[in-house]
Amino acid sequence: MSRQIDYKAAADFLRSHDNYYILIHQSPDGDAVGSGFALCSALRDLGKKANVMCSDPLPGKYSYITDKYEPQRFNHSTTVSIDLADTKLLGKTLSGYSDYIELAIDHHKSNTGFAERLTVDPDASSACEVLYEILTEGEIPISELTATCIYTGMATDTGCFKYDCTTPRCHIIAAELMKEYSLPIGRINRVLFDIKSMERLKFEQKIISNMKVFLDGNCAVAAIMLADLARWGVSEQDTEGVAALPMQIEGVEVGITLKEKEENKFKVSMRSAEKVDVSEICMKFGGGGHTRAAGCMIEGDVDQVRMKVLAAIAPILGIDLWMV
Ligand SMILES: [Mn+2]
Repeated sequence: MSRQIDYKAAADFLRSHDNYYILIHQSPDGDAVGSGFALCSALRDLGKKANVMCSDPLPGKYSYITDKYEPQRFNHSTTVSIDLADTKLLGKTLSGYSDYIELAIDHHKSNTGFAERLTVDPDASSACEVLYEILTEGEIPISELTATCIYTGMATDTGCFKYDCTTPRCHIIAAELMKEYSLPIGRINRVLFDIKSMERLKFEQKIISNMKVFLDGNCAVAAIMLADLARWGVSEQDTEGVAALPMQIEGVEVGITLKEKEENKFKVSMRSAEKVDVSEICMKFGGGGHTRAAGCMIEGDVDQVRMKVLAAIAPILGIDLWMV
């Protein structure tokens, strides 16, 4: 039904269609925003009409990208997705497009193959990296805005070029972009990784104070309940990036963040240091992602969900769950 096409074929597809809706995942991160707007900007530079569509509001820190964007009016005819591993992640507002995606550009090895055509490279650091290859291979021009977007997604998904998914290729692409355009990378990276609002820092402080460590110190679990968000005056989008916090504790192999979505339903984010393939664990629960960063939804109360996750991780670490 769906078939993998190479970079060149994906570029040919992009050139030969028009009036695009570009779908990105809910709770958008820097790669979703970066790749969505990079594709949009490249298509518009080709004289095409294109809009980026997301179920959720876009986090304000990407305003150096989103401020340069105005939605266009046109009769939509082509639907593509980027950085989307599964149509479940489209969210309610966009779920109606699930069966009509003509091209999926992605880098998740857990991509469910929902689209008519797929350009999925699980070895790429980010959807932005895949898009860069498509654009250069297909000789589609890259403007300064497109380059800024691509750099943003690559920086985000590699944790500022420090995770294991950072390859020589990532550095070469980043270097090419820097050589060609005057990207303010110091400022971009400060916005992406360093600057936090006072509220956000206080929010992190609360998460950290509620964090617990399990499995002989190998797993740290942070739980964020809806009631906490309400009490702390924090919105859903303000929780982006909190999954990195449990990993900062010395000795932790797997960092787990449980975010209550509705009563007895949690979005579980997992991060791994070196030993555990968290995408495999998340796939067991119907989710997916990457070796070092993955997610899934699990039902139950917070204690049950935590137990389910720890029970799945313990054998991989060779720890007897019941002895801890
Ligand atoms: Mn990504």
